[in-house]
Amino acid sequence: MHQLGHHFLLTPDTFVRAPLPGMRHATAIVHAAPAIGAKFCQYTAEFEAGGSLGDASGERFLFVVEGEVSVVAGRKTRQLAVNGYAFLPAGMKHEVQSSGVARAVVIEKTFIPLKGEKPPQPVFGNERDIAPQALMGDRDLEVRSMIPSDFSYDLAVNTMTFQPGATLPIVEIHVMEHGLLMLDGGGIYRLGDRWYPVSAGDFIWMAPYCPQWFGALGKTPARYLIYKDWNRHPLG
Ligand code: UGY
Ligand code: MN
Repeated sequence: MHQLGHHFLLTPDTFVRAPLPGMRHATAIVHAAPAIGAKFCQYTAEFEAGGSLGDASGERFLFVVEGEVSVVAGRKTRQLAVNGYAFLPAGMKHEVQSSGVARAVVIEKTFIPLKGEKPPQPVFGNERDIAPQALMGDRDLEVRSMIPSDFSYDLAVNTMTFQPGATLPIVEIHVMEHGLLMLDGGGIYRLGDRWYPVSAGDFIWMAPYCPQWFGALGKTPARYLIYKDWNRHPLG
């Protein structure tokens, strides 16, 4: 039975590491998975020098938080630095490797095709190069979208950067679920009827319809990476 306001917060002192199938010289901290009711899987991959990931389960999004990671697809190799990202559509053969110590967020899910839409294309970039959008006109709250905004894609992955004191304009309640990793700074997250202090390194999962609000505290901006399911009819 679904519970309104279902969510959890995982702080780094609780993280448990275990390699996923196919990983070499790398390990995973699985933050969200179907075991908790999520329809996607999000993990942090920690690479030693010469580390690599196994095959993706479905489509895969990567975001580098430390070091450098390379993505080899076809005859091309792309080097991703910190804040670099890649979207690899379901079924696209690729290798993810690291020559030194590195850390990357990995989001994987089963792709939901949409009749009449072309299959999604791979995407590579760096979050720092994206022109920010002010959320509902608030220039202290910048959104950077890493996935193109057309209906071929069934997910959105954004960063949200809050200047100190900036807040979400409303307590959001929506059908989409979220996986959220705090990248910089901190603040207070309201989830359901609970309020949590959060800071860089924390992970939050929000089930569909979890009431959510964030206010940034401290003297430096707060920034988080946020996934949501997107562009599909709720009935599938
Ligand atoms: O995209 C979102 O739904 C986003 N504004 N939610 C959030 O920051 N908790
Ligand atoms: Mn939201």
